[in-house]
Amino acid sequence: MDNFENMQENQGGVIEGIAELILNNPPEAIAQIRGSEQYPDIEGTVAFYSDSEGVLVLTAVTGLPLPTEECGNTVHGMHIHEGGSCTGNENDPFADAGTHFNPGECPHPEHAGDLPPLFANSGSAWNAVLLSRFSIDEVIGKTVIIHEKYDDFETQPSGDSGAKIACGVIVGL
Ligand SMILES: [Cu+2]
Ligand SMILES: [Zn+2]
Repeated sequence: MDNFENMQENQGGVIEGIAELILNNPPEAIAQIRGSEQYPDIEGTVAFYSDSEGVLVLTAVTGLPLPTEECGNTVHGMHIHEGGSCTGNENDPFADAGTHFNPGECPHPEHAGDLPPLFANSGSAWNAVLLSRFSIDEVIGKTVIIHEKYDDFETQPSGDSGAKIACGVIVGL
């Protein structure tokens, strides 16, 4: 019981530390997310903070597509892609974002750029994750991509998460 109480106190300290990091420090890089022509309502921000254990990635996005049927998809794969531009072509509006950032040549979902998916609530989503897979300097100039579908964390090379529906270039601050 004592151990459990100690654990609870320590975990409380970790959460307070994260809250302090976000409140007292500006992010070191951000990506302004914009939807493709087909998804003009999507907008949001991905902010990157340095923590002693890695990079804290905070994401807030609105305007995600609503499910078209009961139990329809509200989960959207999200990754850092290796390309540096949110441009593309008729078939893929963000083709120039390229594929998942993967300097270690690992399989998906062990790419450095793999991120947790967004779970949308009436089109709005928020999440935070701590990752030691990359430094902020490494991902500046690369892109964050949000996908139409969920990421299955298995299919190669990129989790079968469907079309790229929103994109933002990561800019250092
Ligand atoms: Cu992706
Ligand atoms: Zn991947």
